[in-house]
Amino acid sequence: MKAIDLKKIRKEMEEELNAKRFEHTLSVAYTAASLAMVHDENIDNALLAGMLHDCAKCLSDKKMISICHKHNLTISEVEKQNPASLLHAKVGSFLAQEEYGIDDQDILNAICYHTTGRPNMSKLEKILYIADYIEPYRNHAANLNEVRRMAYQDLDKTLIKILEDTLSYLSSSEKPIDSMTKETYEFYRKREDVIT
Ligand code: DGI
Ligand code: FE
Ligand code: FE
Repeated sequence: MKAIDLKKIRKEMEEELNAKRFEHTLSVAYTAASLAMVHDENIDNALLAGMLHDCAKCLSDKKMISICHKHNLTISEVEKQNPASLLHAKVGSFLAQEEYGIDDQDILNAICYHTTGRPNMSKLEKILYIADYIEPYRNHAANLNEVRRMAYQDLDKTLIKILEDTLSYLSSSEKPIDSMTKETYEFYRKREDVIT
């Protein structure tokens, strides 16, 4: 991968995001780096993925949808209904490549799937997904203490727990569930059944 200047990207994120989202971004980057240390993943890639994961989060719904149309990125019905929650990941991955010069496919995939996950995730994808959920500024999710502890021990078990809690939060608040969130949960739950 070509050399990427993390400090430059950090500055660009500070300009692109609002103050709260920027704090969250830094927090995800450093949490992802610490998970990379424990789970033997490339620390620079974890930092970059964390720093860029929400790069599209502060764009308007209209802007996200227009980027998708312009560049032939498909939009599902549920993504169309919830661009800020769901589409920012796909658009963010596109911008990471086109605007911020990332050419590492694993980093781009980690950004693309950081909201829903997907079956058969790479280690970096799992680390970003988990870091986004457990970073120190997060305080709303259920079972955060338990999930934070698990994250430094077993990535797959942590994924299952987060997906389970996310699915139950989405159902109880009557939010539409992306089929990918469900598929990811089923995939890891079934695998866990085989292992344990
Ligand atoms: O961008 P962040 O707020 O840092 O976090 P995120 O990208 O993980 O997720 C944004 C929101 O999307 C979060 O409130 C959880 C929600 N989400 C995750 N899976 C689904 C979902 N929302 C809907 N509607 N459907 C899903 O399947
Ligand atoms: Fe996000
Ligand atoms: Fe995030």
